[in-house]
Amino acid sequence: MSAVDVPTRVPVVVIGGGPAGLLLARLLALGGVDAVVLERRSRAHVMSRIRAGVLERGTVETLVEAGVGDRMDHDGTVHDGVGLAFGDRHLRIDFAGLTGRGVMVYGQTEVQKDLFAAVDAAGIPVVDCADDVRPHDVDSDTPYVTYVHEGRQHRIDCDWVAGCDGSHGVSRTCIPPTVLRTYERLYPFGWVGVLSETPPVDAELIYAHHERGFALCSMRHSMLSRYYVQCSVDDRVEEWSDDRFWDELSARLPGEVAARLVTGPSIEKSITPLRSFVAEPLRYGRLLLAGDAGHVVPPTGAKGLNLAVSDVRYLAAALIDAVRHRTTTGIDGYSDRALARVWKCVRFSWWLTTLMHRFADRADFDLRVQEAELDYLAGSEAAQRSFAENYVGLPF
Ligand code: FAS
Ligand code: PHB
Repeated sequence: MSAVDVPTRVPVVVIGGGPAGLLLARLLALGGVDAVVLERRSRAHVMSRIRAGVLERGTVETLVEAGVGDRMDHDGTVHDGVGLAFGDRHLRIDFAGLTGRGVMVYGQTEVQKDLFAAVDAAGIPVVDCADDVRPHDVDSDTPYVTYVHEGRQHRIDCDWVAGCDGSHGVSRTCIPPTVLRTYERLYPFGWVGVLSETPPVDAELIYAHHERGFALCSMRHSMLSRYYVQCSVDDRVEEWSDDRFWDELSARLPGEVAARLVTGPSIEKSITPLRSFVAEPLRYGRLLLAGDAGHVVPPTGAKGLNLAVSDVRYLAAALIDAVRHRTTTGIDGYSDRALARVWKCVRFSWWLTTLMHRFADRADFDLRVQEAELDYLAGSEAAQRSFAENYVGLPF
């Protein structure tokens, strides 16, 4: 979108064209509220990122309501369970039997593609390669946002600014340190992720606990697998050849699973650091944060993308009320409402990360406690139901 097509005034400026920003702009448009999306990167860069793979029911329902569910319904796969591997055991958590629900396996990259197609078709202005995006006067009733595009400075006046610019964005920096409270837990490890054009090792995901470290077997479709192994937080991706990756993955899986593993050249390989982070409040004046701009979870619980969607679902309704019906009840309650769900998902992601990963700096006591908790999970329907409720998704 060339900047000349961008209005100089809209009710809502959305900073960030990831899933949170695009979904918000789409839902606002469906609610009769105009917005402009300012994205720092190019489309190609945004589409090149390989991220989440598991969608909760609330996310699926929201994407369908946003009119971007057709490809997901056709190409996505519903999973009614997940495997937990530990020792030589392979425990299946039966989501459908325990909760009556499953999860949708459909890559974030595809969600992003569907959202771009919808906002473009609807004529929603998305400025790609928007440099130096800056919100101004967000603590007044007349906020505005400036940015540089193709070397020219631009300004958009608005009523509200939605900070959907991820964990390293500019929006959160607009909240004064005297107001902003942050909570963080850094984990002493990361994940090496590989995408390979090979058949998945199992029909469902497998989370593996092993004394060598955590591993995860996931997928995108029947000939595109996504695997992860826990690595040192200091590792560089160049240190992980394909051979090293496959050897380490195999070593961390139960023998009968490793025997089925089909390896092949990686078509994407990257290292993701793991951390838990929450910023409070998610609102400052006319600025509202949604998605990774407000919180980050370790990908262990597959919650990051899903939390972005639940934030956006609440925020879109609140902004439509504020712009169309001049009532700010939703806006006033947004931060508390979103954070209540965020913290439950932060807890689950922290719990599963702590349960499944090897902490090198901890004594074998912790390893025994992890093994005991997995053994308890294997024998307790109540524990499995609690796991399942959290994994398939708490209510939006
Ligand atoms: P995003 O970070 O996706 O999007 C923010 C957008 O804002 C980006 O496009 C960025 O370019 C743009 N932006 C940043 N600063 C800007 C500025 N100043 N001006 C304009 N635009 C700006 N979640 C899972 O559930 N499972 C996973 O396996 C998983 N893996 C991940 C791996 C990585 C490397 C990362 C970083 C995250 C991963 N996540 C995963 C979490 C991820 O899926 C996020 O939760 C999800 O992308 C959140 O979406 P957004 O909030 O839109 O943030
Ligand atoms: C993925 O498929 O990328 C994926 C799945 C589940 C997770 C994390 C990542 O917990």
